Amino acid sequence: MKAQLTSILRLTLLVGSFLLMYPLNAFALMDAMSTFDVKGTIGQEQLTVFWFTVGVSAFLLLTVGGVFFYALFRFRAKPGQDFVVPEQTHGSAKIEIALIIASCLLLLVIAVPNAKALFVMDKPPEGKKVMKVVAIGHQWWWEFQYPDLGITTANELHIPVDTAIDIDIKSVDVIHSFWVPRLAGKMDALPGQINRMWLDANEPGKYYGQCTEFCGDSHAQMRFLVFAHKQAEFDKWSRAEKADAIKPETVSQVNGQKVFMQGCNSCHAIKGTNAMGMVGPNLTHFGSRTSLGAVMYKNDTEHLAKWIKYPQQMKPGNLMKLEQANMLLSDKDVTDLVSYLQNLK
Ligand code: HEC
Ligand SMILES: [Cu+2]
Repeated sequence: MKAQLTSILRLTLLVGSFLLMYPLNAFALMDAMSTFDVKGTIGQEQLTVFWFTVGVSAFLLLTVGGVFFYALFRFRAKPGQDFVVPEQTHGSAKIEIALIIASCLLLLVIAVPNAKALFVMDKPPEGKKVMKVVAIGHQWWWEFQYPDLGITTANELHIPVDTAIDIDIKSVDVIHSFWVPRLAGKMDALPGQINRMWLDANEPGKYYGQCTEFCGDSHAQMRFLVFAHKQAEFDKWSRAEKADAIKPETVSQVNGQKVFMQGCNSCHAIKGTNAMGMVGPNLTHFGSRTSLGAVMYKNDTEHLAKWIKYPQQMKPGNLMKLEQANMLLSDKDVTDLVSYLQNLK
């Protein structure tokens, strides 16, 4: 009796959790990284292909299932009826050929929107404005270059809306993958090869991106943000971003810059100074970034100070290894560095 109860309980739990999965998934659909809530031409195209394929599959499931259940009920033994063995046959060339043709037709039907999507993904439509960006995967952050604008930044990609962003995707170390779920599909970043894709955003907003190819310790913390702006706002951003870094203003900032040039500069570049390191993110306008450590933390005083003092605790395994630059920072140095970097708007 008790054993029966436990197995009924188990079954209820199992069925219940399956039923719960549906509403939980529906919530997940509203998530910031949902491919069901798309705001880009390619994302939309891919979602259309998805729903279309789901529709064809559902049609198949209902037809085959329908015939099956119809036969099950229609030809069952009625109460009181004697058990008779039905006439036994084997195979039917006609039915089999018909089924093969029907399957081929269904596959053809699915192939049409797929082929169309391939053309959409291949290149932006004629007449659409195009902007070139180079996205470079580094263990565990993203570098973004705008070759026509002379801008290099990291982890936060700014784009104008309704413009095709023509992206060259590269890697300096291992294989990464570039993905902004609400705008477009994925593209691998391979060392020694340039992969191309384009995407656009139809609405201003903040879109989350993520590396989706396992690339080591901090792979899960290799996020990025895409900010889509109206053209005028984008122009304002790009003008500011193109300029050299702001000169330090206060005593603390002046000391911060001095400390920076004693080691941080071997890995980081700041335009308009002697810092030209290529190992870490370009920090020319770091003060205007909203995030820190590839979108792991908010870019505020508390997190920035902790990041500079204990980069390895903040993001285990990351390649900001202060020992390599022989840097021993006092608390005052950290405060001054924070003040210097925050001023780099
Ligand atoms: C050995 C090379 C190296 C040195 C030295 C170094 N960094 Fe870094 N730094 C990196 C790397 C690599 C990252 C990216 C880490 C990640 O997100 O995985 C980084 C990230 C950062 C970030 C976050 C940038 C962003 O956009 O997320 C800041 C700020 C920063 N470093 C400041 C400093 C300061 C200040 C110093 C000097 C005290 C310094 N770094 C020294 C390599 C270095
Ligand atoms: Cu990765």
